[in-house]
Amino acid sequence: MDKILVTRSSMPPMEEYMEEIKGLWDSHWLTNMGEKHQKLAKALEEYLGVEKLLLFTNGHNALELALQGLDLPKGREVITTPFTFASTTHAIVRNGFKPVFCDIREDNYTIDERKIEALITDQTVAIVPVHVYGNLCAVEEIQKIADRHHLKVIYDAAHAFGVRKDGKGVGSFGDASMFSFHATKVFNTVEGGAICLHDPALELTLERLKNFGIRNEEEVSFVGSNAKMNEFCAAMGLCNLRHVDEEIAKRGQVVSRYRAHLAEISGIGLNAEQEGVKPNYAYFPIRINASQFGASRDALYEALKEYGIFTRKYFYPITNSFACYEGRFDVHETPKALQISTEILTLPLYADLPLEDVDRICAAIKEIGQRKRS
Ligand code: T4K
Repeated sequence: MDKILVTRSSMPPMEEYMEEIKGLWDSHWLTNMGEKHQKLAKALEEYLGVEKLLLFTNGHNALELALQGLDLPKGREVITTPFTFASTTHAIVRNGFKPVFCDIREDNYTIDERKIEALITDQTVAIVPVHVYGNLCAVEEIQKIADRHHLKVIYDAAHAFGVRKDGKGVGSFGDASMFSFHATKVFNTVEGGAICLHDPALELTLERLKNFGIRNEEEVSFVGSNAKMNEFCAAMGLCNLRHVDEEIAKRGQVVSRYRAHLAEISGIGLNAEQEGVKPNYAYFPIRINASQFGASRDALYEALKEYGIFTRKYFYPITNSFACYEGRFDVHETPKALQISTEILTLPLYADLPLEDVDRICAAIKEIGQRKRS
């Protein structure tokens, strides 16, 4: 039985990549904002519909440096959600801020904007919402709150490559947005990431922060990091970008097939489609109501393995319950996130996932539910 994993990296034809990297053997210019780096940044600005985009080694470093670059007073509070990958919370903590966790919305698992204002204190400096699974946060409402309280907004848009709201690129909301171009993402540069922003001063700061804080050969103006995307990764990005529309369309077909099969199954909740939002079909989460379905999320996760189907519990456990934060946060402050994290399962999804495999996965889910109920 062939194993089906939760995702599989998109790759361009090998010859296309070889052609793209050939010139590197002539130039010997492998990193430090080379030609491919610059070409990719420009191409992505256009594709994503954003004003300015800077490339990084990965999404995490990009987010961490964006938070550093805003130069907010250390020790202050940053409102975010715990229903995310470790990166979001770690980026806040590693910058010396205190994460304050806001609960999430039941319908799309993003930050519940109606609960943000109650968490704002005189210590709050920023909001870091997550467009989780590519679902768009309530960007307009969040901006209004931020404006009222003079807060910065940095989106974790790791999952939201290519998502648009009423035609506007998702990366244009807030003060900055971070995209991840990790191998597992809709668009990948093997490892990679980006920050989209509007403020030229922040742009200059981030250009320096990702290169050790170096201003010129004789001057270092920031305690920076090394987060420059290299030319081989940028080349992968240039190739993958040529195919990404097709990839997203194929992902859309997989998602439609899943929806057609699963909508009917009692106890399986599907991620709501958002009006006015062009989706990227980054993930396919299902929410299990154990008493209706007949089995818990964990039981389904284990049982699917017997069929060779390897799903993932993105995002369980929630970040405010991580061992590394023991004693620092109270998970019961985000009861919805806590509950949803025990009920959510992300099913296999990638452009080349054969529709017959989707049929097989759905048949297995049905069978497991029936078996457990009887
Ligand atoms: N914010 C959010 C909300 C995020 O989700 C992430 C990353 C970040 C920030 C940080 O962005 P980056 O710094 O990573 O750019 C994976 C990814 O490593 C991570 O990028 C991603 N989120 C997270 C949700 O998923 P794991 O530990 O679950 O990945 P792993 O190695 O178990 O791979 C999952 C599946 O992907 C495998 O079963 C097969 C497939 N795969 C994996 C790799 C590594 C491939 O097909 N090719 C590959 O090269 O974290």
